Amino acid sequence: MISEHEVFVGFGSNLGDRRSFINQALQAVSELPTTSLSKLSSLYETVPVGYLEQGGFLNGVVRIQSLLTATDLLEQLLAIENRLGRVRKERWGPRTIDLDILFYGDNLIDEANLQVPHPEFGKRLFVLEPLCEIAPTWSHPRFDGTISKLLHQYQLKHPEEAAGRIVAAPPRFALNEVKDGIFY
Ligand code: A4P
Ligand code: MG
Repeated sequence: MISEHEVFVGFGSNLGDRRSFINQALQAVSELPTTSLSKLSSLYETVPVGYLEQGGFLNGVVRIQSLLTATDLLEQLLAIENRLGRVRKERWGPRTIDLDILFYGDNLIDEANLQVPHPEFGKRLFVLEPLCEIAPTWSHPRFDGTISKLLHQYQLKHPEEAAGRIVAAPPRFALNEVKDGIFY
């Protein structure tokens, strides 16, 4: 039997009309074959991490259900990024939209062009916060404890780091795609 995968995708934008890029990206993800959005976080205004000389980000996390393989999903997400005008210059540099596969069910993937869980996942407050909003009790064999615990540990370790500020409720448009009818 082919089974659906529960996948978490992190998204971020810090160029142009950020909210519009995020809406367009989520709409495109919801239209992928055999894929639907099942839960969306709020949008968080966050300060840039890594490469600091760039504008602030809007970040969030979406949970999707999909029959696509991880490799096919990555290919589709990269195509969406390209369609929305993403130009890659410096690593961690400004982008119209970034779509990262954070988790693909319980899987551990370590291929040249795809590592899941996303390698930077536990070091990114801009990912942990929205993820905790939609999946506080989620856990993955790679990590010790739930997302809520990981976020708490991160905050204890980095008390100086400003929390993201929620600037918008989850976009509602694509949620008519939800299959189980639970959310929003
Ligand atoms: N790749 C490998 N694994 C994955 C995965 N799990 N999901 C490969 C998606 N892609 C994955 O990615 C380069 C290549 O990574 C892809 O072609 C794919 O084959 P990229 O999107 O061009 O590079 P990137 O986004 O600059 O790098 P990366 O490692 O995804 O960086 P992050 O962690 O996404 O950091 N500050 C704030 N506040 N908010 C942000 O969203 N984002 C970044 C980028 C830096 N600072 C930020 C934010
Ligand atoms: Mg990326």
